[in-house]
Amino acid sequence: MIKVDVEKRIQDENDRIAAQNRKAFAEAGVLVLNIISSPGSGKTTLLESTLDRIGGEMNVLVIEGDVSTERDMDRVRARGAEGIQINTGGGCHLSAGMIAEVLGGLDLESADVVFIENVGNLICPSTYDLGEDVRMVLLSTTEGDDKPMKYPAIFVEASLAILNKTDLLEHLQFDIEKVAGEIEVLNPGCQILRLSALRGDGMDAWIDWIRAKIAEKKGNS
Ligand SMILES: Nc1nc2c(ncn2[C@@H]2O[C@H](COP(=O)(O)OP(=O)(O)OP(=O)(O)O)[C@@H](O)[C@H]2O)c(=O)[nH]1
Ligand SMILES: [Mg+2]
Repeated sequence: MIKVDVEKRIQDENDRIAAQNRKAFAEAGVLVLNIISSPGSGKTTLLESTLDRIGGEMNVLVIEGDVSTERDMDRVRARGAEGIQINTGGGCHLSAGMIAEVLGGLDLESADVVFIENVGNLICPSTYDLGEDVRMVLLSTTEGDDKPMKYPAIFVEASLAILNKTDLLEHLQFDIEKVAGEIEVLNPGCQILRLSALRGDGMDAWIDWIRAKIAEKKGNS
């Protein structure tokens, strides 16, 4: 009973700060994506590949969440992105408070889109609103096609699911139609994109999706 009360208070406080973040993002007219997946699904690779395609066209900021190291931030900086690394020091997810702390160091006004790469984990980040516009989940073909039903929360919460590493499909027992069908059962209407961040297949549809979302956000602000 006491544990439940504490968890609820933590969630309520997180939601309060997330609402402030959302207001700051709306005032700046910037689109914010919260990218969630297991370790190694390809979040940073997707960002690298995205930056290679839109770097000159849009102003991109990246907030990198990791338990330790600046490795992912170094990777996206090498592709021209500016941003900030957050190290959680053991924590398995980013929180709205962590995002609020770094917002002062980011030039939101001149950005078109902020990508937040969450800590690699399919469970913990799913219930922590950061103030983002879009919560998105990546699942890669190497993780097994049983995952949406085994870890349903993030697939229910996300409004975009990316099925990554399609270049490996021919080598794996991964029924991508089954996965897409199960996501649809968990979250009817969830948009699903299939791509290979490494090889580039399907990247055009993802970039078009970003362009459309930015236009939508700017239209609303
Ligand atoms: N074959 C293939 N490999 C990929 C693809 N995308 C990523 N990888 C590889 O998967 C590994 C992990 O990729 P990352 O982008 O570091 O994964 P991540 O989700 O950022 O990992 P964490 O930040 O640790 O959670 C790397 O060796 C990538 O080269 C893909 O589309 N196809
Ligand atoms: Mg990464």
